[in-house]
Amino acid sequence: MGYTLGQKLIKSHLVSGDMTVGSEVALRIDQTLTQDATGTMAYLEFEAMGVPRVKTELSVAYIDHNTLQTGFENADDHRFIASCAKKHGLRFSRPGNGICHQVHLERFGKPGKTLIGSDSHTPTGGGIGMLAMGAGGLDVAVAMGGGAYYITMPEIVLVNLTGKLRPYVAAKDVILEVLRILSVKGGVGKIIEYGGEGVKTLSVPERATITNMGAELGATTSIFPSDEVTRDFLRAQGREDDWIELMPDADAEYSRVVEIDLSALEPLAAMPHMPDNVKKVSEIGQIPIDQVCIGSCTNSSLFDMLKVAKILKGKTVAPNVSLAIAPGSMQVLNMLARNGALADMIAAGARILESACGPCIGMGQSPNSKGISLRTFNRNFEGRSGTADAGIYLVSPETAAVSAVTGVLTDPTTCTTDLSVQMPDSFLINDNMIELPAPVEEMDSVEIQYGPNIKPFPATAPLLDTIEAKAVLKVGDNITTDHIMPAGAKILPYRSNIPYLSQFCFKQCDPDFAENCKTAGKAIVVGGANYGQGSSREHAALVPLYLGVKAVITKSFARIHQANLVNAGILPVTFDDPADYDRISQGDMLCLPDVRAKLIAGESVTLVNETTGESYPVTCSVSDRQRDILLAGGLLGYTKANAES
Ligand code: MIC
Ligand code: SF4
Repeated sequence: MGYTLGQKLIKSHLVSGDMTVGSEVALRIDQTLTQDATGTMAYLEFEAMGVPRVKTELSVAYIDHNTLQTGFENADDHRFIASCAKKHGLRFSRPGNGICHQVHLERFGKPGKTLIGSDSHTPTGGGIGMLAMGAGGLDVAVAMGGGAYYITMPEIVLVNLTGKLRPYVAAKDVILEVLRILSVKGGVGKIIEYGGEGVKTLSVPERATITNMGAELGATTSIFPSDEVTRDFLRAQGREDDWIELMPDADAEYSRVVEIDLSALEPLAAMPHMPDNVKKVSEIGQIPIDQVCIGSCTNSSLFDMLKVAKILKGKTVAPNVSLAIAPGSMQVLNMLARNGALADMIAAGARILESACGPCIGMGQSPNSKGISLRTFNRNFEGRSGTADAGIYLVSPETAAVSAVTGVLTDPTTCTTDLSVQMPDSFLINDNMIELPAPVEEMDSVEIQYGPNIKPFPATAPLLDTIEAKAVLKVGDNITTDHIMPAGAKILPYRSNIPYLSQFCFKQCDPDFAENCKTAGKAIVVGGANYGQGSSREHAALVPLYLGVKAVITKSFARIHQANLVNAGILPVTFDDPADYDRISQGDMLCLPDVRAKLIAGESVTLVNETTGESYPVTCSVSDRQRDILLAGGLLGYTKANAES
């Protein structure tokens, strides 16, 4: 039997493990990326590991999330990361240079390579045939130090594309359709591969929109073949030498095939508050809107921006609407400026933002109370925009721009303006905002610049013999890491200050969560299915660790969050019978008797509800390696212990 794209890349990077679906495989990592909101922690962890210089082929530290500098904290973090990059051998992408995923695709990504990033949208690199995955900061730190990255061998799903998109129907509509079909949990444990005749009709930026938002499926990653279209893109980036062809074997087998006829697609929107709450724009109807935001790592390429500029040219943004546009990188912004498209946007009344994540992570541009905002972003979780009662609709740049002008949600296929956009033969290449590391002989003289906002890593402890604690919180299905550890302009500056962050933990679900944990001393959280979906932020594990959470018991976990819990030394446990979830109430006293000994012996584990007297069979959903990490009290201690032995 032949191999699929993902299987080929796993095979060529396999360090250990066998490629049977469900078993753990260790992969050699060629490239890493970090962004600043997760990066401060990742570099503190890297420093703690004591490795002097990164051992990857390429590692890049980006500044793109915390660029709203309302106090000293973010600027201090930027300096800290810059000094780490210089000392430890990484490239440093300065603030203003763009969103990590957009810049990485433009300047560094290579077909056939593995990439992990401390950001869940790292799969953007799958648009040029990389095996690119989101990971917790600690996993990225380990990979920077030359360690392997561990994943559960995924199933492979093929999305077979036929036909060609009609004008005003976009790549965003393709991934929204995949989300509609598969749901936010449909990709868990899977790689989503794109194939079929329709692939060659999609440009690299379009492919990258699709792989980027595969994160919302919960997928391990998403990947496109590397073909002549990929080659043209890399040539235009002055990097044709980085191209290799990557195709699945003709006899590759897939666990499922999803058929999508591109020519039959219509403009879609993900309605509040989940990316899979997808309907046709025409079905939702012309609801009045208050805001439109165009940008984010999903839809901020030159390709997207040129279309938006064409739609806005000669028009004015509707009086009731605020339109914000953040081009994804300095390259995109500069090219828009030179060819006049930026002037068309400005003249229409767009509020041009710097090339950064911005409103996507609640860093400014929060909508008005009960505001309806159309965004070309990838997540519309409740409260993420910074306005608790706002309603966020995720749409294509075409739908967003057309609606910004009409003032109501509008099906863009009603427009007649010619939208055809030619990809340039060569992009404007200027890497002056990417700093190189100090040469090896000078690295010792580089001083790491710690700001006063950087607080120590929370204390970890080896797994307890018995975990006995109150179910301090019980939550439902699809809890996101934004629920667990919210972001936004007011909180993000404290990403390296876990004690301060802790007061916001689970705020949206239970305003008293942090206090209750402190009173209880030890805590257990009970969750539904797909617990911890969304971002890669390890803060959603480190903060609960700080607050004394010892175990999280759920119907199922999202991939990156499960790994982050283990890395933090918190036990992830799943109900054998999901119906037992209903038998536990918030406040019940729970116990996992002799859990340490049982894990070591490989024996089955029981959860005792001391309040009701019932017992439930549960599984500690970890691999043998993860078990050892938990026994050691987390990945940092485990890695150091292994390095010393
Ligand atoms: C996000 O989109 O939620 C983020 C902010 O990019 C996160 C990372 C973070 O929380 O810093 C992600 O997706 O991993
Ligand atoms: Fe930044 Fe938003 Fe992309 Fe996260 S999803 S990396 S916050 S643009």
